[in-house]
Amino acid sequence: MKLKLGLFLIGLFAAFFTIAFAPTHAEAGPVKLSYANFPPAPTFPCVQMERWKKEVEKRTNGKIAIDTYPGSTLLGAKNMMDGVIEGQADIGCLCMAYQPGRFVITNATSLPLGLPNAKVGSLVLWDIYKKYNPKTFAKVKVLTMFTTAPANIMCKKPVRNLQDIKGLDLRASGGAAQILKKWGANQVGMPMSETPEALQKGVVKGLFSSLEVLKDFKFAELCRYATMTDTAVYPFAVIMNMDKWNSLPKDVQKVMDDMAVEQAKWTGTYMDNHVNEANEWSKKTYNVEFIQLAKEEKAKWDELLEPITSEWIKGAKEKGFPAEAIVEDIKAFAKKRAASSD
Ligand code: DTR
Repeated sequence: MKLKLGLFLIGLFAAFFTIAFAPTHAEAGPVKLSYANFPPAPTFPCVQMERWKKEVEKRTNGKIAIDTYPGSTLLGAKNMMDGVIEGQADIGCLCMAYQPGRFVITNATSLPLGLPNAKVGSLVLWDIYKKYNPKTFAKVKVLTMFTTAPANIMCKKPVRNLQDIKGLDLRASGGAAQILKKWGANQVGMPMSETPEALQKGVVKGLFSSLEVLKDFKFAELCRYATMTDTAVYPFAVIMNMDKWNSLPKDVQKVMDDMAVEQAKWTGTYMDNHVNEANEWSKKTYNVEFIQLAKEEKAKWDELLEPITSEWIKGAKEKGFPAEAIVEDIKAFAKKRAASSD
């Protein structure tokens, strides 16, 4: 009888401990999210990705763990949007300029409207996104947006005037492509991730982009000349799979929502500072010459760009977009953001 009672008590204890110490949902570990990016790890889209990962993990007190995939290891530049919609990655970073027809409203920020730097560009892009809430993002959650600094020409040969750029094979995509065409270059379109090989093989003689790539892709080694045009910025978006977003706890969603503008500003500021660093590094390491166009020459270059915005307005209007209002809003937001001290 005593033995039976003893066994019963042992059984009872065992049952108690199994229930009391069984892994609860919280102890099952953090929710894991995958984050895909197309360019290599040292480039600015990936630097901002690592910063966002670190901050989200910290601010959610370890409820979220993010695995990052730079260098197109999970999704590439052109299938980023669809890959995230389909759930191949939970989060993705995409350059909207690579799909001009898909992101008409937000890509208007890459018109030559004089956005002065990446910080202002990033905040204006976010303002435009919030105001117009473009239908093209209906299937995803937009986490943040940002732009590059204005684009300049990097080339294996010096470009000092319109004669020099005539027929020159230069790489650019999206809105920036129109700009190169107006200047008479032979524009070649491809994502940034394919550009190192194209430069190496001589498929292109140079590229049109924000200048931090001189250092981050070591383009300064091949392109010893930079011509300062300070024209278009390239817009980017960070998006999340909608089902994944809806499955996250409310407090986690709040952390991410609260970070949207902050991350845009952080990335813009990082980009602006990093361009300066990259320029100094390029001068010192490869003796890159930074060419300033003479005043009358620059006026000619700018004049050639004048029709771009009116042509864009015409095309976007035909597709049913409130094109004039979008352009006016970009200018107004730019003025406001440039004047603000935050
Ligand atoms: N200027 C755009 C976007 C861009 C600028 N820097 C990087 C670095 C890595 C990827 C994309 C970009 C472009 O030329 O594609």
